[in-house]
Amino acid sequence: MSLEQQLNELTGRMYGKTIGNCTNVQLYQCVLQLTKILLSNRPVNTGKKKVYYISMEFLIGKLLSNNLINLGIYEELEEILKKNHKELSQIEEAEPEPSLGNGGLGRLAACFLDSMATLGLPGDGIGLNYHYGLFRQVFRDRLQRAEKNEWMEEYSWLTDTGVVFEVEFGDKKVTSVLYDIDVSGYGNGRNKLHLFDLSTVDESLVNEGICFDKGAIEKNLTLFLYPDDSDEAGNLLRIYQEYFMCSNGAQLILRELKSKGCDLYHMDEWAVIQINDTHPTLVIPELIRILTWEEGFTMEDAINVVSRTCAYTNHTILAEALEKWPLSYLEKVVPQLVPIIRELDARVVQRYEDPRVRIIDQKGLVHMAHIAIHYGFSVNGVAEIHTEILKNSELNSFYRIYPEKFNNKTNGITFRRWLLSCNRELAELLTATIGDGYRKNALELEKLIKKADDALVLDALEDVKRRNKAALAAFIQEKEGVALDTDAIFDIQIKRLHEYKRQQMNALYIIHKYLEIKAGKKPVRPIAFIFGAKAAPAYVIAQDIIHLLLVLAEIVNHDPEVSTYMKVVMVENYNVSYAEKLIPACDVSEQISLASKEASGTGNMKFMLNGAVTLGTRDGANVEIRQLVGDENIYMFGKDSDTVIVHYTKGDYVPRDYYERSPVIRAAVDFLVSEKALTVGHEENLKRLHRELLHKDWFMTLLDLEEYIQVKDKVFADYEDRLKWKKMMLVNIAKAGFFSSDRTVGEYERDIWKLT
Ligand code: 26Q
Repeated sequence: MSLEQQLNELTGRMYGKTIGNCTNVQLYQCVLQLTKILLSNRPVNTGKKKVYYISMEFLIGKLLSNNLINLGIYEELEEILKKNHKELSQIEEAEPEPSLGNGGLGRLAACFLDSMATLGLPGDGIGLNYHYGLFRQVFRDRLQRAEKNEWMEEYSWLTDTGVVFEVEFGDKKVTSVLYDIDVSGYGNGRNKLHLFDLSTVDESLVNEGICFDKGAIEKNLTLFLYPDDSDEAGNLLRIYQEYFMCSNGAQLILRELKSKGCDLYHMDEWAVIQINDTHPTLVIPELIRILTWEEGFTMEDAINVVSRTCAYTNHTILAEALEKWPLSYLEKVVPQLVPIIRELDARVVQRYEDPRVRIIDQKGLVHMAHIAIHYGFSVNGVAEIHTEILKNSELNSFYRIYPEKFNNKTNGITFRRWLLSCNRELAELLTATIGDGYRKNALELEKLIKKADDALVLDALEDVKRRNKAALAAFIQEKEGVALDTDAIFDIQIKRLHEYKRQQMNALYIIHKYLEIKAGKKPVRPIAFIFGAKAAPAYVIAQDIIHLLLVLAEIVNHDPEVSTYMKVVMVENYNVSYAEKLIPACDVSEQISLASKEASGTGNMKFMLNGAVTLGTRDGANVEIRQLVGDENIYMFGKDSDTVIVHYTKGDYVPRDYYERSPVIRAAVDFLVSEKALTVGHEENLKRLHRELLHKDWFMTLLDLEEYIQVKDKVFADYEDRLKWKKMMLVNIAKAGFFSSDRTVGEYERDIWKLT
């Protein structure tokens, strides 16, 4: 049966209609069903050894477009629908976005699933099926409000497997249910994403926004994804969630291994468990518990085989973000693991004198990272500079003990989503220019370098960018009610809101520009400053920064003297789908974290691949972008990580010194509490932020502000040299191949997993 016949058959069966008579929502549901059937007919990646990527987050985003591309039927389906007067792009809009992650870490897990499937590696994801993903953000009174984010519908990518497991906590026992999502590879291959849930979750517990009645675990365990809130004190529910995932994961893995005939004493020859940050660390003591209690292993044997099976990826150097749980919490939630954790600690104490490598510290806090490092065989950072900092400072006491465990795996992104799907025009232009080999082998993008002086190619690149900007402008007009000039420079900062990422520094630049324009110094070309960011609801300063951005948008966009030269937009509810529209339309990619703080960043890679030029600090993967494109094709500024680390050790950074020394900084900072700002904004938020910047500024905004202003002015001036800029765009695209997650996953396979 042809694809069209199959679809017609489905629309007939599901709605008694022809393709042409269906609504877009109905068509979405039919195409979803069709895609699921086609997917299930694909061979599953198999082999003796399998990797289990265990993660509290899989930020998969919408799946339809990607699955169609991976199945190789996107164009054909688009044609079929066109023939019936339907638009595939509109049908895609009907899909809800599963926001089962906070940001980079969750999105990375999703990119890795795509690459594992594509490379033909047997590799499954293990995670949780949150009923509500990361909160939906709405702005009221120029403040962020969090609302529940529904995504599950009658027709979805989830398949109920019928598999159930028991999970025992200190105070009760629950029964889990397992849903699977098929993960397609590009061209071939298929793996599974296993998401565990409870059948007893009660969605009616939710009251206002994302508040819900605490209490019965069986009713709320998988109700919500926790917002990344590194600063908030430990919460019991989070530990319940972590153990629920780990216990289910351990049971699933052992069941699968046994069914394959694996002798569990050689488990490491059959399985590798990649632990995505410390969140799934309890899988280690849980496996040890099952092996000793139920499989008759000695403690020694259990510890040894589990340690040869588990590998840990670190995603942060923020000390406050490393998970430490009070022993008393663990006593309550997982008392059965406490003796095992004590035993793991005792062995460490016996072997090593250094108190910094203990699992249980003097305060009775259990350091999850320490479990993962001692009792796993690999520890990796996610960008070169990040891994070096782990080795030389943050985890130095561990590096001294286990130098052989430490390795780097610079992050990557899947080009299927972040080029082929989100920027089809650019993908087609690339194919027309260098052939389609880059679709399978990303490094072939380098062929583009030969075209650096080809005016036709350069102009075509510029045209694609202009059309993407026009499309984004239309979307922003509709969603946010702000009119953007397509000729403006699109300067974009999209990422979680955090002080270390320094959205506030970008805001101070905007204030500076605004004051210049008011003083009569007009930019030669309008600039659109675009932001997207969610802030953890309990993170006060982050909320204040959002408020500031919304206040600036109000002031700038409504000042007729200014608004023709600049606009400020803070898009509402930034998510993966929004990113897919913003990134292809970007000219200047803002990657301005305080050096040493951003482990890698992956947005930086997505922008580069789509022809944006980076304005960034020497942090995370920006360093490697610079190595690839060369100093002429990137704008770098700011103090380097060594200098920053010295400031922290000496405690000698005083923001007020910078404020007092520079009239430019002073004017920008004081604008926060100016009459103009206070008329539009709230005194409480703005004064608190002003105080914070002046007296604490933990992430050293003012340290780099002056240089940021200088370099950013140069970026905007250089944009006028169109030839130079177009060449920069081309070089960035050409050199982006290294950041394909196919390369990253290939390195995990080569150095850590060794599946084949
Ligand atoms: C921890 C405890 C309790 C509740 C939530 C959390 C929590 C949740 C999510 C802590 C951290 C996260 C997310 C971290 C994250 O996204 N890190 C980013 O990982 C990317 C992929 O490696 C890197 O590119 C980014 O640099 C890093 O910030």
